[in-house]
Amino acid sequence: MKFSGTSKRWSAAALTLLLVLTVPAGIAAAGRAEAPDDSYRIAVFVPGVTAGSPIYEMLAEGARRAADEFDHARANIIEGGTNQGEWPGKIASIAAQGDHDLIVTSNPAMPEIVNEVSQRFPDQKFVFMDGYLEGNPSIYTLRYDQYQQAYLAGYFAGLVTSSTMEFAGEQLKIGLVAGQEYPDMNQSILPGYREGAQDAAPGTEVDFRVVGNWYDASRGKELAREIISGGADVLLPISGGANYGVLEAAIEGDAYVIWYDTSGYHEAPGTVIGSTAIMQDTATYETVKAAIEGSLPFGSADKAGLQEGMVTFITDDPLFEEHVPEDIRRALISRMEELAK
Ligand code: RBF
Repeated sequence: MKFSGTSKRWSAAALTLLLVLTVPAGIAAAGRAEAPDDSYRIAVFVPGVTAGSPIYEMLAEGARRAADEFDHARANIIEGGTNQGEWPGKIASIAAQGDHDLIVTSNPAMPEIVNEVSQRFPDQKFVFMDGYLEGNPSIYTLRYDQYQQAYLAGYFAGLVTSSTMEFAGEQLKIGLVAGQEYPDMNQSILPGYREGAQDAAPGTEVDFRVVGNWYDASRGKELAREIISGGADVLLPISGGANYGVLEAAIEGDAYVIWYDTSGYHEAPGTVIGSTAIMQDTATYETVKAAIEGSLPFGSADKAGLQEGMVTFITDDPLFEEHVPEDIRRALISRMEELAK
């Protein structure tokens, strides 16, 4: 088609108007990202809600801290919400907008969810904490040794259930309340917890229950009550915000709780008597910092545990010393030292 000078001008104006009015925000924004700009923008996609989930609180904190160290870096925290079916679309729209140099997220399901999105946006870089995927040149992953972490919790639970501590009952029975079932839970966390308990107190049984989401505290409480009335005396909640329901049931039912991922001693002194921890804040900080500096090995997948100082059981809290008998503390510490070798 041939345009006269006038119609050409018109068509250019009309086209601009049409673009402004009809082109999805994503495509328009992709153009913006190509403009010269030396800033480094990070989207932290929290797959769920941050509050009540220490693993996500640490993710956001670590990424923010890394961005704060560079004048040209910014971290933007975006909550994905509790509807997991919406996560791929939400991630895809962040990638489509092209506004972020890096998308950082965390949980073992995310690499698979995002791998397909990544094929559509090959220039978009991703970091997955607490996840594993090797060989995609746009993706770096770091997972924690969840077996070790759960083993430590189980070993401690075994020592307590077989002890003469005030709330330790007759049976060798402990509980685990999970938010949902997923491969890391079924293949690493539950077996680690069970095997740790077996090593400390052979014959210990694990009552395993699933909330079905990561926020329903009243369901968490209901399940914990059932576990306690079945004879368990130590509970390990790994269920995000639902952990607080488990804690309430334990306080009311005279049972003990082990906190996971971060220190929980202050949540309920005397009820929370143990805490495992992962250094997700430090790990996220270091990973994001390396990404900003351009030294992160995208395409590779790392794993970190006790030996790397990324997984531990917190034994230096005064509340741990106050509420746990010395022989149990010593037995746990010496097992942890053996595993860290
Ligand atoms: N852990 C949480 O603490 N809060 C969550 O909202 C949460 N959501 C998850 C969603 C999916 C799909 C999966 C697979 C795991 C989730 N986790 C969550 C578990 C988390 O990744 C980790 O395994 C545990 O926090 C133990 O370290």
